Amino acid sequence: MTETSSPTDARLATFEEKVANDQRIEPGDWMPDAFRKNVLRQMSQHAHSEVIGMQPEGNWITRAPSLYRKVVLLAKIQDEGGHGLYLYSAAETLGTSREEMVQALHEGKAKYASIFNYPSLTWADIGMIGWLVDGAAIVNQVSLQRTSYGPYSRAMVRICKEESFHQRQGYEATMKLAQGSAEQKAMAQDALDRWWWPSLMMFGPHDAESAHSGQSMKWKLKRESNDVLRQRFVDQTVPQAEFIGLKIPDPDLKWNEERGSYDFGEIDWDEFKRVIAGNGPCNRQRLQHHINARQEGQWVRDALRAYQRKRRTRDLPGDLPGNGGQR
Ligand code: BYC
Repeated sequence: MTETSSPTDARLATFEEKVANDQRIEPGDWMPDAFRKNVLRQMSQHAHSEVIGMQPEGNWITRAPSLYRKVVLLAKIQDEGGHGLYLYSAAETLGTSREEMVQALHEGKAKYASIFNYPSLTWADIGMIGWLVDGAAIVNQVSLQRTSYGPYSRAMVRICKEESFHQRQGYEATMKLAQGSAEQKAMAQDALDRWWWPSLMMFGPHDAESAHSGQSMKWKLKRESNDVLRQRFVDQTVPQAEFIGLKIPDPDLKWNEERGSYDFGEIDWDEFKRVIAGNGPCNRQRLQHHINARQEGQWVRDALRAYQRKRRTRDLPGDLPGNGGQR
């Protein structure tokens, strides 16, 4: 340390060295405030996406076409709720409570993925959410397994295992429709037409327009850019669509021999901006549903807190129900 350097310089140097050496930053480590804020922003947005993302699929639980499809859908939606919980817990290690994160969501200060503001109109949309939405999410999340914030990276490892199963079940459900009657195939094509472009928007703005990417890449919070991940998703999904005889709704889509990748058309960024500003087809409905569910569950949180208070003041036997009376 030089004579003029402060303790903060030394801690910053340690932080930067860890990032440079691909070591994870852990909750007890010193980190710049801007890093903490940025990780929290991304993780809380990610957690909210998992939970709000349960709504379009939840819309079809009672109308799933068979008991088998219903069981699979129920299990998948529960997984998404679980992903939200891992991510809220991981984000809480940054010093902000889940309560505060949810409050920010309800006040419109925190975002969630734009895709969940589109309606699920037919059963084919459920296949599309698994195939395309989980498919896009997993491309992004595989990359995030190597993010520099330890709890986020570890949450991603577990989430990716479940997401790959989700993607396959969505593709399989879509394949069944595509190989069914002409009406079923048309329903699958209609769903693909509606979900394709919003799925590409999930990766965020172009790199040149992305407000956070530059800094997030330097901190290795993001390991690959929005455009690189979007391209990977297109390259892996187009052959899957061809295999089941569905057509990607993009007249500009074509194989580029030189790049070894698909060229594709421009996203409607005005639509993207409208949706993330709160004016998509279902934004108000999604948020209101979450606010209502939170209010309806308030009595459970109150009861748990009352029980905990009681335990502190009177030495009640056992722990919370379901914990086998263990302390
Ligand atoms: N939607 O500087 P940028 C799932 C915002 S759920 C909304 O590039 P960043 C599933 C961005 O927040 C898993 N907002 O940002 C669940 C920023 O605004 P703020 C979903 C978006 O963070 C149920 C501004 O635009 N996956 O799998 O560097 C059923 C500028 O963007 C979006 C995740 O949540 C968007 N699509 O990069 C089925 C992934 N894109 O915050 C499936 C985690 C951008 O300054 N998140 N914005 O107000 C990420 O990886 C990154 O945050 C993003 C954006 C790549 C999305």
